[in-house]
Amino acid sequence: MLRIEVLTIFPGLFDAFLRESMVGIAIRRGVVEIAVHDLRQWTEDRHRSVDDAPYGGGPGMVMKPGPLVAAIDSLAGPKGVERTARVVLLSPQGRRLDQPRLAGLLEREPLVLVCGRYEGVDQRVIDLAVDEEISVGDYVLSGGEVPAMVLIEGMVRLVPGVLGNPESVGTESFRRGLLEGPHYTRPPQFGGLSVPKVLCSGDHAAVDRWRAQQALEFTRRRRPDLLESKSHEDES
Ligand code: 9D3
Repeated sequence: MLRIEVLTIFPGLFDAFLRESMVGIAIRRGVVEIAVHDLRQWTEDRHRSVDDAPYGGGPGMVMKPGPLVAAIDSLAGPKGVERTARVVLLSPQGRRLDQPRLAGLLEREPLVLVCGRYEGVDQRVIDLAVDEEISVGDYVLSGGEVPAMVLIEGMVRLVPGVLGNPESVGTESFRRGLLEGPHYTRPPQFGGLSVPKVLCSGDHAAVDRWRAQQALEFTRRRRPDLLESKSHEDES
Protein backbone atom coordinates (compact mmCIF):
# COMPACT_ATOMS: atom_id res chain seq x y z
CA MET A 1 0.00 0.00 0.00
CA LEU A 2 1.37 3.37 -1.11
CA ARG A 3 0.17 6.21 1.09
CA ILE A 4 0.59 9.91 0.15
CA GLU A 5 -0.69 13.11 1.77
CA VAL A 6 -0.71 16.27 -0.35
CA LEU A 7 -0.68 19.77 1.14
CA THR A 8 -1.80 22.58 -1.21
CA ILE A 9 -3.80 25.80 -1.44
CA PHE A 10 -5.41 24.43 -4.66
CA PRO A 11 -6.85 21.02 -3.68
CA GLY A 12 -9.29 21.11 -6.62
CA LEU A 13 -6.39 20.75 -9.07
CA PHE A 14 -6.03 17.13 -7.94
CA ASP A 15 -9.69 16.06 -8.44
CA ALA A 16 -9.58 14.82 -12.04
CA PHE A 17 -5.98 13.65 -11.71
CA LEU A 18 -6.87 11.31 -8.83
CA ARG A 19 -10.09 10.09 -10.47
CA GLU A 20 -8.99 9.37 -14.04
CA SER A 21 -6.62 6.92 -15.69
CA MET A 22 -4.02 4.75 -13.95
CA VAL A 23 -3.88 6.69 -10.67
CA GLY A 24 -7.68 6.49 -10.33
CA ILE A 25 -7.64 2.75 -11.01
CA ALA A 26 -4.89 2.18 -8.43
CA ILE A 27 -6.88 4.12 -5.80
CA ARG A 28 -10.10 2.22 -6.55
CA ARG A 29 -8.21 -1.08 -6.36
CA GLY A 30 -7.00 -0.06 -2.89
CA VAL A 31 -3.26 -0.33 -3.58
CA VAL A 32 -2.73 3.44 -3.33
CA GLU A 33 -4.24 5.90 -0.84
CA ILE A 34 -3.93 9.64 -1.48
CA ALA A 35 -5.39 12.38 0.72
CA VAL A 36 -5.34 16.02 -0.41
CA HIS A 37 -5.39 18.69 2.31
CA ASP A 38 -6.18 22.40 1.94
CA LEU A 39 -3.44 24.36 3.70
CA ARG A 40 -6.00 26.99 4.73
CA GLN A 41 -7.42 24.48 7.23
CA TRP A 42 -4.39 25.34 9.36
CA THR A 43 -4.87 29.13 9.25
CA GLU A 44 -6.26 30.92 12.29
CA ASP A 45 -6.83 34.48 11.05
CA ARG A 46 -10.08 35.83 9.64
CA HIS A 47 -8.66 36.04 6.10
CA ARG A 48 -7.14 32.54 6.18
CA SER A 49 -3.89 34.01 4.83
CA VAL A 50 -1.03 31.72 3.84
CA ASP A 51 1.40 34.32 2.43
CA ASP A 52 3.09 37.57 3.42
CA ALA A 53 5.57 40.12 2.05
CA PRO A 54 9.26 39.14 2.02
CA TYR A 55 11.62 40.59 4.66
CA GLY A 56 14.26 42.69 2.89
CA GLY A 57 11.81 43.65 0.18
CA GLY A 58 11.50 42.38 -3.36
CA PRO A 59 8.71 41.27 -5.68
CA GLY A 60 5.96 38.82 -4.84
CA MET A 61 4.96 37.07 -1.67
CA VAL A 62 6.38 34.28 0.50
CA MET A 63 4.44 31.43 2.13
CA LYS A 64 4.35 32.15 5.83
CA PRO A 65 5.68 29.53 8.24
CA GLY A 66 2.81 29.24 10.76
CA PRO A 67 0.16 27.35 8.76
CA LEU A 68 2.74 25.27 6.85
CA VAL A 69 4.62 23.99 9.90
CA ALA A 70 1.36 23.31 11.78
CA ALA A 71 0.02 21.37 8.80
CA ILE A 72 3.19 19.37 8.22
CA ASP A 73 3.56 18.52 11.91
CA SER A 74 -0.04 17.33 12.10
CA LEU A 75 0.29 15.16 8.95
CA ALA A 76 3.80 13.74 9.49
CA GLY A 77 4.56 14.30 13.17
CA PRO A 78 7.28 16.73 14.30
CA LYS A 79 10.67 16.39 12.54
CA GLY A 80 12.84 13.87 14.37
CA VAL A 81 12.57 10.28 15.57
CA GLU A 82 8.79 10.42 16.14
CA ARG A 83 8.09 11.43 12.54
CA THR A 84 6.09 8.77 10.71
CA ALA A 85 6.22 10.08 7.13
CA ARG A 86 8.84 11.56 4.77
CA VAL A 87 8.13 15.22 4.02
CA VAL A 88 9.00 16.33 0.48
CA LEU A 89 8.77 19.98 -0.58
CA LEU A 90 8.33 20.45 -4.32
CA SER A 91 10.68 23.33 -5.03
CA PRO A 92 12.71 24.71 -7.95
CA GLN A 93 15.70 24.66 -5.54
CA GLY A 94 15.35 20.90 -5.01
CA ARG A 95 17.34 17.99 -6.43
CA ARG A 96 16.18 17.06 -9.91
CA LEU A 97 13.69 14.16 -10.10
CA ASP A 98 14.81 11.15 -12.14
CA GLN A 99 13.83 7.47 -12.29
CA PRO A 100 16.22 6.27 -9.52
CA ARG A 101 15.01 9.04 -7.17
CA LEU A 102 11.39 8.06 -7.92
CA ALA A 103 12.09 4.45 -7.01
CA GLY A 104 13.94 5.60 -3.87
CA LEU A 105 10.95 7.67 -2.73
CA LEU A 106 8.67 4.65 -3.00
CA GLU A 107 10.84 3.02 -0.33
CA ARG A 108 10.34 6.03 1.98
CA GLU A 109 6.54 6.09 1.96
CA PRO A 110 4.27 7.26 3.56
CA LEU A 111 5.03 10.66 2.00
CA VAL A 112 3.75 14.16 2.66
CA LEU A 113 4.07 16.25 -0.52
CA VAL A 114 4.14 19.98 0.18
CA CYS A 115 3.22 22.20 -2.78
CA GLY A 116 4.70 25.68 -2.63
CA ARG A 117 3.19 28.73 -4.36
CA TYR A 118 4.18 32.41 -4.72
CA GLU A 119 7.94 33.18 -4.74
CA GLY A 120 8.71 30.38 -2.31
CA VAL A 121 8.34 29.32 1.32
CA ASP A 122 9.89 30.88 4.45
CA GLN A 123 13.27 29.14 4.94
CA ARG A 124 12.32 28.17 8.51
CA VAL A 125 9.67 25.80 7.14
CA ILE A 126 12.44 23.95 5.30
CA ASP A 127 14.76 24.00 8.33
CA LEU A 128 12.10 22.93 10.84
CA ALA A 129 9.77 20.63 8.97
CA VAL A 130 10.98 19.46 5.53
CA ASP A 131 13.09 16.33 4.97
CA GLU A 132 13.88 16.74 1.27
CA GLU A 133 13.34 19.22 -1.62
CA ILE A 134 12.65 17.95 -5.14
CA SER A 135 12.40 19.80 -8.48
CA VAL A 136 11.00 18.30 -11.69
CA GLY A 137 13.36 20.20 -13.99
CA ASP A 138 15.01 23.48 -14.80
CA TYR A 139 12.06 25.57 -15.99
CA VAL A 140 9.72 27.89 -14.11
CA LEU A 141 6.23 26.78 -13.07
CA SER A 142 3.78 28.62 -10.81
CA GLY A 143 3.76 26.15 -7.94
CA GLY A 144 4.42 22.62 -6.73
CA GLU A 145 1.04 21.08 -7.62
CA VAL A 146 1.87 19.84 -11.12
CA PRO A 147 5.30 18.62 -9.90
CA ALA A 148 3.51 16.70 -7.09
CA MET A 149 1.30 15.04 -9.73
CA VAL A 150 4.43 14.13 -11.72
CA LEU A 151 5.88 12.48 -8.63
CA ILE A 152 2.62 10.66 -7.79
CA GLU A 153 2.14 9.34 -11.34
CA GLY A 154 5.75 8.17 -11.50
CA MET A 155 5.51 6.38 -8.16
CA VAL A 156 2.07 4.82 -8.67
CA ARG A 157 3.18 2.99 -11.80
CA LEU A 158 6.03 1.43 -9.78
CA VAL A 159 3.64 -0.05 -7.19
CA PRO A 160 3.52 -3.83 -7.71
CA GLY A 161 0.27 -4.87 -9.38
CA VAL A 162 -0.76 -1.44 -10.68
CA LEU A 163 0.31 -2.00 -14.28
CA GLY A 164 -1.22 -5.01 -16.01
CA ASN A 165 2.03 -5.75 -17.78
CA PRO A 166 5.06 -5.74 -15.43
CA GLU A 167 7.32 -5.59 -18.53
CA SER A 168 6.16 -1.99 -19.03
CA VAL A 169 7.55 -0.92 -15.61
CA GLY A 170 11.12 -1.27 -16.82
CA THR A 171 11.63 -2.19 -20.42
CA GLU A 172 14.99 -3.59 -21.41
CA SER A 173 16.18 -0.29 -22.86
CA PHE A 174 15.02 1.84 -19.90
CA ARG A 175 16.77 -0.46 -17.45
CA ARG A 176 19.96 0.33 -19.35
CA GLY A 177 19.12 4.05 -19.14
CA LEU A 178 18.45 4.44 -22.87
CA LEU A 179 15.54 5.74 -24.90
CA GLU A 180 13.40 3.25 -26.76
CA GLY A 181 13.47 3.10 -30.53
CA PRO A 182 10.48 3.77 -32.81
CA HIS A 183 7.08 2.06 -32.44
CA TYR A 184 4.65 1.04 -35.23
CA THR A 185 1.12 -0.32 -35.43
CA ARG A 186 -1.34 -0.92 -38.27
CA PRO A 187 -1.80 -0.01 -41.06
CA PRO A 188 1.41 -1.27 -42.75
CA GLN A 189 1.47 1.75 -45.12
CA PHE A 190 0.59 5.24 -43.89
CA GLY A 191 1.22 8.63 -45.49
CA GLY A 192 3.58 6.97 -47.93
CA LEU A 193 5.70 5.47 -45.11
CA SER A 194 6.09 1.71 -44.50
CA VAL A 195 6.61 -0.28 -41.31
CA PRO A 196 10.23 -1.60 -41.26
CA LYS A 197 10.26 -5.09 -42.83
CA VAL A 198 12.00 -6.80 -39.89
CA LEU A 199 9.04 -6.04 -37.55
CA CYS A 200 6.71 -8.05 -39.82
CA SER A 201 9.21 -10.90 -40.38
CA GLY A 202 8.17 -13.03 -37.38
CA ASP A 203 11.89 -13.46 -36.51
CA HIS A 204 11.86 -12.48 -32.80
CA ALA A 205 15.63 -12.58 -32.40
CA ALA A 206 16.04 -10.29 -35.42
CA VAL A 207 13.36 -7.94 -33.98
CA ASP A 208 15.22 -7.83 -30.61
CA ARG A 209 18.54 -7.03 -32.34
CA TRP A 210 16.93 -4.34 -34.49
CA ARG A 211 15.23 -2.73 -31.46
CA ALA A 212 18.46 -2.72 -29.43
CA GLN A 213 20.33 -1.09 -32.31
CA GLN A 214 17.53 1.48 -32.88
CA ALA A 215 17.43 2.31 -29.13
CA LEU A 216 21.16 3.04 -29.17
CA GLU A 217 20.86 5.08 -32.37
CA PHE A 218 17.87 7.10 -31.02
CA THR A 219 19.75 7.82 -27.79
CA ARG A 220 22.95 8.89 -29.61
CA ARG A 221 21.01 11.32 -31.81
CA ARG A 222 18.55 12.75 -29.25
CA ARG A 223 20.06 12.31 -25.79
CA PRO A 224 23.84 11.81 -26.01
CA ASP A 225 23.98 13.03 -22.37
CA LEU A 226 22.38 9.72 -21.29
CA LEU A 227 25.26 7.78 -22.87
CA GLU A 228 27.91 10.05 -21.32
CA SER A 229 26.51 9.56 -17.80
CA LYS A 230 26.64 5.81 -18.45
CA SER A 231 30.35 5.88 -19.25
CA HIS A 232 31.02 7.92 -16.07
CA GLU A 233 29.19 5.25 -14.04
CA ASP A 234 31.51 2.62 -15.53
CA GLU A 235 34.61 4.54 -14.44
CA SER A 236 33.63 4.65 -10.75
C1 9D3 B 1 10.23 33.92 -10.92
C2 9D3 B 1 10.52 33.34 -9.58
N1 9D3 B 1 11.55 32.34 -9.58
C3 9D3 B 1 12.90 32.84 -9.78
C4 9D3 B 1 13.59 31.99 -10.78
C5 9D3 B 1 11.50 31.62 -8.33
C6 9D3 B 1 10.40 30.66 -8.34
C7 9D3 B 1 9.60 30.55 -7.23
C8 9D3 B 1 8.55 29.65 -7.22
C9 9D3 B 1 10.15 29.88 -9.43
C10 9D3 B 1 9.09 28.98 -9.42
C11 9D3 B 1 8.29 28.88 -8.33
C12 9D3 B 1 7.16 27.91 -8.31
N2 9D3 B 1 7.63 26.58 -8.72
C13 9D3 B 1 7.56 25.52 -7.92
O1 9D3 B 1 7.04 25.61 -6.82
C14 9D3 B 1 8.17 24.27 -8.35
C15 9D3 B 1 8.91 23.94 -9.53
C16 9D3 B 1 9.27 24.69 -10.69
O2 9D3 B 1 8.94 25.87 -10.88
N3 9D3 B 1 10.02 24.05 -11.64
C17 9D3 B 1 10.42 22.77 -11.54
N4 9D3 B 1 10.11 22.04 -10.47
C18 9D3 B 1 9.36 22.63 -9.50
S1 9D3 B 1 8.88 21.87 -8.09
C19 9D3 B 1 8.10 23.19 -7.51
